[in-house]
Amino acid sequence: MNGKIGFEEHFAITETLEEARNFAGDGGIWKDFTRQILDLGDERLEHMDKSGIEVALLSLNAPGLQAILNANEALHLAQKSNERMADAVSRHPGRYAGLAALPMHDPDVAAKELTRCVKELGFKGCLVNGFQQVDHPENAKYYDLPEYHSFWATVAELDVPFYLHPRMQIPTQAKNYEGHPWLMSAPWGFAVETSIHSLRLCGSGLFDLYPKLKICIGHLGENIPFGLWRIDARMRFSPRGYRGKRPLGDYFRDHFHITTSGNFNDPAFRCTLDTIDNDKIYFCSDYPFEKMEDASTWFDNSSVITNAQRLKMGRTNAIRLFNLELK
Ligand code: GRE
Ligand code: ZN
Repeated sequence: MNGKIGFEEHFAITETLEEARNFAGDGGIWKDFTRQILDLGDERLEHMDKSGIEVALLSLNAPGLQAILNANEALHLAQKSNERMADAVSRHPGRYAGLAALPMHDPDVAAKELTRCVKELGFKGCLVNGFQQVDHPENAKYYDLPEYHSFWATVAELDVPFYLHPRMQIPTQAKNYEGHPWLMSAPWGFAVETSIHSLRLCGSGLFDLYPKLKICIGHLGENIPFGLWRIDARMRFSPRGYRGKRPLGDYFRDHFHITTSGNFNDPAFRCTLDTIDNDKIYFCSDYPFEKMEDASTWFDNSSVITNAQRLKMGRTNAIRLFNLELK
């Protein structure tokens, strides 16, 4: 299918590149990976052309700014990467758009940078890589905390989506992964980390306060669609500390938008499609951690997806979500 739109499409600046090394894959691919993730020009556009992706909404790689302990340094790098994205968008209008990288140490600084990116640079939303480490490696801030309400108020007012992207657990706080480093990242731990953060948002009452919020998550929902029925079923018996007014599944189905990034698989897709309205499911690739061609070959050919759904999930849902000026 031509004309697809993808919005978990990563790039790096040299300062955030090294963090990707452990995830990029072993063997001789680091050199190619480095070239691909830093590039916002011909090579990326060629892959987009080959796989029928018309527009990529760019975002900074994980963990990016969320692993930078110092608030000023993170703000400086946010500005640098957001300017880099804005420059790529202006050089290739109609092919790229921007999702802001945000330093989340201080909710008001984050809100201000998001506002600048949306109002001055024309960005369409933001992508944040999980919890923010602040000042000390052990200090993780999750965005359901009350101190982030002012940030969410700004996101709601700007009416742009917030993409909650995976990152890894803090190793010293992840004893249960000890001796199994493979388990901590993309194969499993990313989804554990991101699903817990997502469920915290649902269970905190955040969506009662800000009913317009739209949260995107990738990888076909970070395993939540598979577990959603059981969450509500069990919460009838032990809703301790749950602060939502409605069942958790209601918030998830109303506020979460799910992408196919890095999970090109019919059975998992079927489960997501059975759980979430097809207006809220979207094609994404997760380049360069995945190949755009693999994402597209699956999406374009899967017999689980009807052609009408393909057009929605590949294109028109994203046009609506990000208010893109495309037909
Ligand atoms: C991602 O961006 O989703 C990602 C990483 C690292 C490894 C795998 C992966 O940041 O999908
Ligand atoms: Zn990703």
